Order: sequence, then C-alpha cells, then structure tokens
Amino acid sequence: MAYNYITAEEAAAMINNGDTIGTSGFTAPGSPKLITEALAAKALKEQEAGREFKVNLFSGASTSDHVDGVMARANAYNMRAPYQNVPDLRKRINAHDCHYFDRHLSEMAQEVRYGTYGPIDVAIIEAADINEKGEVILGCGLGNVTVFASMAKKIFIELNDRLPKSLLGMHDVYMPLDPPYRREIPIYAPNDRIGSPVLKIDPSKVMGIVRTSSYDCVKPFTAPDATSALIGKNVVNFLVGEYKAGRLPKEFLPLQSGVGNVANAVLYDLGESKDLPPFMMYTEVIQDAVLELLKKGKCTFASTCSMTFSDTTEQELFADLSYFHDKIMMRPAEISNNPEVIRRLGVIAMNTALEADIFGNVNSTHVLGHRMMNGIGGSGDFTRNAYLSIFSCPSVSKGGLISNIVPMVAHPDHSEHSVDVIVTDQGIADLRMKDPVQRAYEIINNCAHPDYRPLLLEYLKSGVPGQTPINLKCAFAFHNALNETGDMHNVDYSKYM
Ligand code: 0RQ
Repeated sequence: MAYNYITAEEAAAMINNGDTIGTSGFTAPGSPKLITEALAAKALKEQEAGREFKVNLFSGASTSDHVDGVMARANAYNMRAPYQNVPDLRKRINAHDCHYFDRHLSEMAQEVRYGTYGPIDVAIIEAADINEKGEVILGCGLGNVTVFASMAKKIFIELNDRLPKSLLGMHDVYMPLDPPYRREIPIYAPNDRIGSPVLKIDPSKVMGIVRTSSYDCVKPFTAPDATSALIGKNVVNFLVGEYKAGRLPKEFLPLQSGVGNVANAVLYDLGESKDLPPFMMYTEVIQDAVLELLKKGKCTFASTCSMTFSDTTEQELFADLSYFHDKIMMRPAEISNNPEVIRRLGVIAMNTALEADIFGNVNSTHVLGHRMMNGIGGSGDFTRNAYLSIFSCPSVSKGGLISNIVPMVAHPDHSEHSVDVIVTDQGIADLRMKDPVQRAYEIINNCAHPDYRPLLLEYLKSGVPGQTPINLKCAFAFHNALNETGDMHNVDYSKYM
C-alpha cells in the first residue's frame, strides 16, 4: 500500500481537542519529534482563537522537550502519564494545570488493553523504516508502542532519516495475551528472543508519514562528581562483598540500573572492578556508560527498553552498529520491566532515591511529600521483584541544607519490605536480616551525613516503644525545619513534644 507523505502540520490538523494520544518511545529515544511540536503550535492557535485545545498523552516513560516541553508550554495536556522529567511539565503538574498520574511502567500497556484508559485515538510512532505490509523497524526506544499501535484508530509515522535501517534485528516486539489466557513470558536469559524484529501495524490505519532527521537531544554525562564517585565505589564494594561471600552465583546476575548521573557513575565503577566477572543487563534504560562496558566486554549483553544515549554516544553506536548489533536488544516496557521475568532472572536492581528514612522506606518521587519530581518510573517494577534491591542517593542535598536520610519519608514509594540495601557517599547500610531498630542504627551510622546523625539518633530514642519505634509528633521535624527555616539542621523536637 502506498502511504501519504505529509507535513507535521497536516498530521496535527488531524488530531482533535480531547483526543487520547499514545506515543512510541521510552525517555527521549523513540519519542516523536515533529508532530508534537506542530500539535503544540496548533494548541496555541486554537487557544488564541478562544477554543479549548487539550489532549491526553500516554507514553512509555519520560519523553523530551520535543514532546513534553512544547506541549507543557502550550498548556495542551489534559492528562499525562506515566512518567516525565521536563521542568516545564513538572511546573504544570504541580500547579494542576495538567492531570498526571504516576504508574509502574510495566503495568501501563496491560491497563490500556484492559480499557482503563479509554480508547486510543492516535498513535505517533518514530520509525527507522516501514514497508507496504505495515512492518515497522522501530527506533531506539519502544515503551508502549505495541499496545498503542494495536489500539489506535489513526497512526502517524515519524520516519527519522537519522536512524539506520540496520537497527533491524535489535528489537524484540512481543505482546502477551491478557488474563485468563496469559502464559509465561518465555525469557530465561537476558538475551532470549521471544518476539518479532518488527512492529506489525495495520497499513490502512496509517494516516501519513512525516519525515524528520531530528535528534533526541540527550545531553552527554559529565564526569562523576566526588559524591557520585563515592556512591559508585560503595555500590561496587557491596556487590564485590556479596560475590566473594558466595551470596551471588559465580556467573553473577543481570543488572538493572536507573537513570541519572549517580546511576551512570555506578556503571563506570562496575566496569573498572577487577573483582566482578563480566555481566549481562536486564534493564529498562541503558545510558552512555553501558556502551563503554559493552566495548570493553565487561557487559556482554544488554536487554533494555531504550538506548538513552547522548547524541554523541549515539553517533558512536551508529558508526559501529555491526559490533553492537547482537549485544543489545530492545523490548516493550511491559517485557523489559516485567515482574515475572525480573524475579525469574534474579535481577540486581539499582535505583536512586530522593530520600530514605531510618527504617528503610524510600521516597523517589515527591519533594517534601507534595511536589512531584519525575515519577516512580520503573523503579517499583524492579525493586519489588529483584534478587537484591539497592537504593542510592547522596547523604545530603543543596549543599547540606537537606538530609536525604530522614526520620520518616514524606511520601512512600518503596517500602521497608522491598528495600535491601541503602548506599550513600558515607557508606552502605545492609538492611537484610535486621529488625527495624537494627536497620535504623545501620542507616544512621553508615549512610547519614555526620551532621545529622545526632538528630536522627535523638528521634529514634524518642520513638514510642514497639516493633518500629516512630514518634508521630516529630516524624516530619526535618521537613518542617526545611520548610520553616530553609535548613534541616534547625530541627527542634521540643516544639512538638
Ligand atoms: O535538585 O536539580 O535543583 O540540583 O533533586 O537530585 O541527586 O541530582 O538525583 O538526578 O539522580 O534523580 C530520584 C529524582 C533522583 C530520579 C531521582 C534535589 C537535588 C536536585 C535531583 P537540582 P539528584 P538524580 C529508571 C528508574 C524515580 C524513577 C526511577 C528519579 C534534584 O532517580 O526520578 O528510579 N527516580 N526510575 O538537589 C529535596 C530531597 C532531595 C532533593 C535531591 N530529599 N529533598 N530535593 N533533591 N534530594 C528510569 C525510568 O524509569 C525511566
């Protein structure tokens, strides 16, 4: 079938106020570039003419300024899910200009199929190629593209000339059946292929193809700062200790790593370690450090949902794609983050916290309990099901004004029942086989910044006796001190007693 080649503006003209859009991609890679920019411009024009124009947009994870930046600035979202990290959108969400709900990334595809999100009007899919039969070679991030493509009434393709057609073979496109017919996801090792190398869509739903050569605009990582470097070393020391003690198998286990500078620093350190064997990754995102690990042979295979490389690293990848071709496999989010597979493979999960409390509960999403940062992302999918769940964060933020170890987290994302290890620049708290009080001493003495240890110990000692000695009157004294004085050092328990 012959497709229509159209402009982004022509595509945007076919998207209506109130539509629900599903986009391909997971973080910036795979996300649309041009159509959402044209849609934001259309929204502004409509609003200037006094007509409301807002859409619902569901993706695989965060997107980029090409999507969330322009759409947020145009105030063109009614509803957005499941994850975001663009400052302009964050502002809209926290001002309730845009409804946002924060879901585990593995769950969204099935919830869309179950009908919870209503009909999908439009799918926008970034592609390296499409043939007349509707076979699509996807780009560098999949997300929830399978479910959006199968359910959408209209499909727009963004054909990105920058993406080599030789990406063919690096995707594993698979959609499970829904209950009560679902069978096991037959992945027994990170490099098992279970699906198709191409996404199959109904060509008659393709309303048009928009050509682009836009970049994802992912910034390169800076060299790890001193704090990230210390955290990285501590995580590696912990894993080496576990390996030497025989609590990890001699073949090692697949790793998952979150996003950000700390996560990148941990991976660089893993690459340097002479005490750990080469390993595979079963993860949702691979960042720049992983390309280095693959080159060195330290990482032998990476299963991921997205290659979130900076533009320069991506060029390096494309220049030598034949080397990496059989070492990276991209899967849809409901497979990359699938709890069944994560539990079966024995994944070691390494994610980042905003704050952790002395009993081991973790807040990954809400600053001071009320302000959304990014979302839970895939951290819950991995943490709850991993062989070992590690959280890391700096012991303090904002030059020491904030202690990231607090008496009680102001928003719980990951509970003490799922978190095995907490790591900061100060050290490692191994929470396994410890009761809540033992955990509290481990976290305060090993992970809290020395400035805050006496205040945390004082809180612990003031707790109501019981299995978990909390003191409800003072549980948020750290957060209150920050709100009231701008500095958590100014905790004053006597105000609440
Ligand atoms: O503020 O940007 O103004 O300097 O928060 O903090 O230390 O740079 O941390 O960039 O690694 O992100 C949890 C948000 C950490 C991220 C989170 C301030 C701090 C700074 C950022 P500035 P850092 P990172 C894989 C798995 C959830 C999803 C997830 C995240 C800014 O890792 O979104 O893990 N995780 N997904 O100063 C107030 C505190 C603070 C604080 C830090 N306690 N209170 N502000 N900050 N701690 C990815 C996907 O799922 C796609």
